[in-house]
Amino acid sequence: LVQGKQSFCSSSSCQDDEVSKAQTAQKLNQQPTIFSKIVDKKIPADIIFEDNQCVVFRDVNPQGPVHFLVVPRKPIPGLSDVQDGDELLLGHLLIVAKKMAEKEKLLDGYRLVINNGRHGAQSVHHLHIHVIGGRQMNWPPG
Ligand code: TR5
Repeated sequence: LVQGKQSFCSSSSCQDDEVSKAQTAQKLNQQPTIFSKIVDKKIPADIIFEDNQCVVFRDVNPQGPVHFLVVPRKPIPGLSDVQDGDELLLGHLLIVAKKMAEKEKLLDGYRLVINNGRHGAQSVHHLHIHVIGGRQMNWPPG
């Protein structure tokens, strides 16, 4: 599906692919994850913001005209693994998501997603918040 100059995946085969990746992802074998390598600048990504706690980069397989990921530098595998001591970090990630959504001009709204674990279709086991916008979202999610 193409909107403007940017294409994004919304076909069922593409979604099936993401789900199958998530189902085969081996949580324990994924350190350092691809996102740790991006955070450490060992592999390139389209980084649009970074500070001492997080890095924000565009998703390589966007699900909308705008799709970026807010990723903590701390390699927490998933939301299930956060601790009470991560409270300030998690708040910071949400504030960054909101500010970046404004910067990306998502004035009509947007969606935040945290996929967690197998049933959540998480494929990269380094905590991240998806921010998706620029089109009308539907509910319920698939
Ligand atoms: O399914 P979850 O929530 O784990 O989402 C993982 C997301 O990471 C997917 O939306 C992928 O499209 C995205 N992804 C995967 C890779 C990647 C990426 N986004 C930016 N850059 C990436 N690189 C360089 N390599 C990836 N394997």
